[in-house]
Amino acid sequence: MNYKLLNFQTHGDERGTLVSLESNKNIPFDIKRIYYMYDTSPEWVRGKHVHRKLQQVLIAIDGACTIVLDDGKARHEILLNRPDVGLYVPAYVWREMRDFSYGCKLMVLASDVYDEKDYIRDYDKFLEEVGK
Ligand code: T46
Repeated sequence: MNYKLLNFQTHGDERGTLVSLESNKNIPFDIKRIYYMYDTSPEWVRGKHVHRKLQQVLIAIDGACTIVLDDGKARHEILLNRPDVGLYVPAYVWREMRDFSYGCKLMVLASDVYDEKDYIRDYDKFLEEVGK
């Protein structure tokens, strides 16, 4: 499965740490949208869908959560718990976000604007499309 963990360069000194994210440099696409989620909690699962075109990088900028990725052949669980690590998720990979720690802030950089038509929210339909 061609997801990637991206280790971002940090700029740290006694004042703290800074991470810079740039399109087509340490983020492998043009960033067209940024969104984030907070006030999550461990009992909720988010995601449960696939994107037909969208590429994204997910960063737990505070706290931790587990990302489950499934390309129809294999399933991987990735723990995100560092603000200097991003998870690149390509198109046609089913994703679920779960086990949010209280206070987790998950930021997502996306390669395109929001478009509900890009989503497949039914797992069997996803398998049908990737099988084509
Ligand atoms: C994804 C995972 C990682 C908008 O109006 N604009 C937006 O840009 C987004 C992302 C969502 N919304 C609305 C649509 C829904 O009414 O916000 C509501 C919650 O969205 P959703 O249930 O799709 O959220 P998640 O956390 O299940 O999934 C999100 C992204 O939608 C999705 O692209 O890959 O995070």
